[in-house]
Parts: sequence; structure tokens; C-alpha cells
Amino acid sequence: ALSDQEWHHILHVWEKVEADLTGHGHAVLIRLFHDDPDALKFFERFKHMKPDELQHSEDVKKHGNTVFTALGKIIKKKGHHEAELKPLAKSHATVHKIPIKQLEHISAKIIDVLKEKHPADFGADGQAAMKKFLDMFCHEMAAGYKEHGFHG
Ligand code: HE6
Repeated sequence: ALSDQEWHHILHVWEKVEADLTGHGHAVLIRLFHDDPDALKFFERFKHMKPDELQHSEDVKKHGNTVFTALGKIIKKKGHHEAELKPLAKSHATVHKIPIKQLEHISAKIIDVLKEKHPADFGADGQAAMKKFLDMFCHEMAAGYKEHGFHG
């Protein structure tokens, strides 16, 4: 579990993120697709797009907002996020079939983007806290996956 201090660090940077959820989510998706083209294959509606199209697609921006809105809802529960996480695990296991490895990849990109965009509000302690949260998120998603018989 995370300490009050760790949640404080996470919520501090998240306050900055919320000024532009779409921009942050979009940046993370673009980075994920660039660094790991396999990630793009899971998106029926994006997988035919070239890098330049992805960069300018309103649909990709909208999905960035969707992902970051969902993540923010979980973060704000400060650990009491069962109701938010369960449906996410279910859909990513049974509908989208996203391997846990992909969740680990996007976690690393989230930290990279926050480091770049918020150097003053996301120092070593914040980064460590966010990593701990995202590790927990991936771990709990994996547990949720197993309940649906997906061992991705
Ligand atoms: Fe996904 N996603 N996602 N996802 N997702 C989401 C929240 C996806 C994610 C990691 C999603 C993904 C492939 C996510 C997805 C749809 C992720 C929400 C709220 C929705 C939705 O409601 O539409 C993380 C960390 C969070 C919080 C891949 C690959 C990764 C790494 C779809 C293909 C697909 C879809 O709609 O088809």
C-alpha cells in the first residue's frame, strides 16, 4: 500500500496533469505507439494510421483523454479503487485482450511524459510514488485478468 506522503506526491503532480488531460494522454499514446509499434495493433481504429496521422487525429486525442480520465479517477480513490479498476480489468482482459506487458509499457511512458512536462512538480519522490502506484495498478489488473481467465 502507498503512504499518505506517496499519495500526496501523486496527487500533487496530477493536479498539474488535470489542466490538460487530453494533451497528456495523447502524448503518452503517441510515445507508446512510437516506441512499441505492437501497442498500436490493439487499436482497430488507429492501426492503419501513419505517425503523422496519429499525431493529428482527434480520435487519438479523445482516447488519450479517456485513458487519463480513467487513471485520474483511480488515483483520486487513494487505494480504494476496486469499483473503478474491476471493469477496466474486465474490458482489457476480455474485449481488448491487452497483455500486462503493454500495461507495463504504458506505465513507463506515463512516467516519462510527466517527467518531461512537470520537472518542478515531479521530482525523485514523486516519480518513485507514481512508479509504486503504477506497479500496484498493473499487479491488480493482472489479478483481475486471472478472474476472467486471461493470462496475458
Ligand atoms: Fe485501454 N482503455 N487503458 N489500453 N484500451 C481505457 C483505459 C485499449 C489503458 C491501457 C480503454 C490499451 C488498449 C486504459 C481501450 C479502451 C491500455 C478506457 C477507459 C477505455 C475505454 O473505456 O474505452 C490504461 C492504463 C487505462 C487507464 C492498451 C494497448 C493499453 C496499454 C481500447 C484497444 C483498446 C479500445 O477501446 O479498443
